[in-house]
Amino acid sequence: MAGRYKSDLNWSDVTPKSVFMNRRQWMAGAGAAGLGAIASPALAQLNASPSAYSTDAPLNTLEEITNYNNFYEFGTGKEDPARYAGKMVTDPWTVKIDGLVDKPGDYGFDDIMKGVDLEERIYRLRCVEAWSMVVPWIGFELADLLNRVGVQPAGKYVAFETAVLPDVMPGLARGYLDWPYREGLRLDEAMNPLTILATGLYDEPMPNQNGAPLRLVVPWKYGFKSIKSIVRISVTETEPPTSWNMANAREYGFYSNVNPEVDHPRWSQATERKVGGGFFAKRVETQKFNGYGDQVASLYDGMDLRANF
Ligand SMILES: Nc1nc2c(c(=O)[nH]1)N[C@H]1C(S)=C(S)[C@@H](COP(=O)(O)O)O[C@H]1N2
Ligand SMILES: [Mo]
Repeated sequence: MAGRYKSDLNWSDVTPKSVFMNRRQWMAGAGAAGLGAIASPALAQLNASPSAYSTDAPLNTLEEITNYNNFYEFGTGKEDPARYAGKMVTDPWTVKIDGLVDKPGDYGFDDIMKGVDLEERIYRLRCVEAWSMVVPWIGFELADLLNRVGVQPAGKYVAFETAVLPDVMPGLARGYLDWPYREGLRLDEAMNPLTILATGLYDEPMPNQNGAPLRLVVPWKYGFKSIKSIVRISVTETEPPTSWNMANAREYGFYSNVNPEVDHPRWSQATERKVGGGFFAKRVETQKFNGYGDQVASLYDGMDLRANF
């Protein structure tokens, strides 16, 4: 399996490059005064010119994106994260990067962001409940961070963990999942340019309920792979355990690629309802890999995606 990612797509060929500053980074003295003013026209431009990474589907509103969430640490209700996550303190924030890397360590959020060129990409984040949203994420390639810390040749997977903050996370006391929330990717999936670490959405720093200050976005996989409020990234040799798979291995596999041909044992995954369309909105057909097959289908050449669901 490929240890290092090499793209034949030139990023600047496919996406109008717009630099968005996370407001926090901006305040931290990046010297970007005035950049906020370009956010909206740039967003409109990006919206008008879909690329391999964005979508021409209309964006969900900030209101929708921040009030219909899954973040079980704060409860299982879709409105629980908006209600409770406000108490989570995300500054300062430290991410431990360890395992098979050349430069392991505890990295502060600002260290991680140093020199990072923020791009805005519009993705559809799809969830296992078969609902979808179109979100203008601000983020950067996970590959960028992994290359900076140096993945060693034996590294084959990347594991992630969410913060465990019992004082502010009422869901931890209830055994919904085995905490910390854990997710993982194969290294080539992690190095794909579609996989980003998002630090904001629209022109806002990441709202707490969406996984501040740093969350993963893997748009060709079901929503639960996109782990929030990350405090640990480990490069491993073997496939790491993941929270949903540990909770119910029959229903949730390691790969969890969006795939209308493979139903969840309790529901069809052939169609989806776009959040905000109203309860009676017509369901639309779900696209394999969430429509990103050109970018990612080759990662799974020769694999049986029914067995590896
Ligand atoms: N730490 C953590 N990350 C998480 C979850 C969670 O419960 N805890 N839920 C996942 C699920 S099931 C989904 S659908 C998405 C939802 O992301 P959103 O609320 O930003 O739309 O976050 C994922 N990341
Ligand atoms: Mo989900």
